[in-house]
Amino acid sequence: MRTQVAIIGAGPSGLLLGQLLNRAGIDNIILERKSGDYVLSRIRAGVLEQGMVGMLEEAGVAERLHEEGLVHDGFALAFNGRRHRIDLHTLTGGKTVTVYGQTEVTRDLMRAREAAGAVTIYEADDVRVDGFDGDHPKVLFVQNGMSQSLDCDFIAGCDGFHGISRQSVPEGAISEFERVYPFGWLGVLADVPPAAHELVYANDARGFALCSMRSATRSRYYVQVALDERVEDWSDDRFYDELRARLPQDVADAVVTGPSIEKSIAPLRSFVAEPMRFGRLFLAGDASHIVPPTGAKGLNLAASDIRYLFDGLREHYLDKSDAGIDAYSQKALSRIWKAERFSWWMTSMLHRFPSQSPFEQRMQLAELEYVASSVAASTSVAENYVGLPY
Ligand code: RFL
Ligand code: PHB
Repeated sequence: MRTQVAIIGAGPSGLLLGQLLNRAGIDNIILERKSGDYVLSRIRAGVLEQGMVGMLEEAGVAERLHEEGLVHDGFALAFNGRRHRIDLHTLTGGKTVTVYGQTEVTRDLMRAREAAGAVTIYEADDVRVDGFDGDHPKVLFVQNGMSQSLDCDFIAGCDGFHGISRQSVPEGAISEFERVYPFGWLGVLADVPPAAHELVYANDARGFALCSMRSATRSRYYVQVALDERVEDWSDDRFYDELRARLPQDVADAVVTGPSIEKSIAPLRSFVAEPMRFGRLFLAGDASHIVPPTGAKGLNLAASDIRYLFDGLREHYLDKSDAGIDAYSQKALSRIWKAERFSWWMTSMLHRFPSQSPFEQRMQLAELEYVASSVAASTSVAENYVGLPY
């Protein structure tokens, strides 16, 4: 088998890269460890930056997003029993975010890929990358019990945090930076109308809480929990009681309860691996970095990596210039570190840390008061939340 770009992973990064390459006439094959249904069953992010929406338009997969996505002009920070609105639209000169689930983005990309007749090999086992430090890279894998080899010009490692691409890089060639937070998020998805029209991020003495949504009839709620908590110990009633206890009274009163259709705990981590290019292997998305979800940046960073990587590959094939792929790692990392900073800062400002002293709690509240009362500080939050320019 041969292709121009071998893509490992059919998450949002791999599928978006594949779709953009297809439209530019660049041949690619995606190898995915899981089944398509499994990939679609993972409930993850929900907030898209305007830049990501633009890329989905460019990829020709934004029709349903524009019909069903909810455009949000602002969100709220809640503390001391009050809500303070960050007016994204006014503070950023007209920018917004769109609430549309990662699952739906993935579904739209999978459908477009199928319609284009592009090849995705699902349930590919034992995927390995080889020869990326030379001119003839290849990807080895097992399909239906048979060993296969895929020759290519480039390999895009879009296989997430636990993927094999990053792990295949020789140890001395990569640097890793990490912070693991001493808590996780317990999330619930339920077919009930959201408690508020816009997202509410709450700092409370009992811990952080977030009210989000997927549509006018589907809510997504989170509460901060200790890392040793088990999902089985959280009945829906216990979850809703804890959520309401952490929200300002008017928001708590508006929470409509209903059976959860998904409930899971995700740990929080900040992580960056540098660089993102190793010869003919590129890393993109969660394969090279993780942010805690507090800034809603994980999925959006995957899209910005693909912006730079796709532009570089298109220049290589269509303009016969390697300037773009040579600059990929440095360009992507410059934006990644800023999103890492914002996500770390939002996490630090909004969560209750087990080791937090009364002084540190006062600092959190002072920071929130400052953001709420200063146009300069609110503008900084808003410009990061809608997404820094590519
Ligand atoms: P993905 O989505 O993890 O996709 C990687 C794909 O690669 C496949 N894979 C392999 N395929 C072949 N061979 C191998 N050896 C492979 N190993 C792995 C996997 O099966 C998978 O299909 O990475 P991608 O495309 O870079 O997309 C990144 C986003 O998914 C991610 O940044 C966000 O979802 C992060 N994230 C969240 N971000 C937010 O902005 N808001 C959230 O609320 C939010 N919640 C989450 C999240 C990530 C989570 N993870 C990864 C544990 C909740 C969770 C649980
Ligand atoms: C979500 O809807 O899942 C969501 C929204 C905003 C975040 C994190 C998660 O910051």
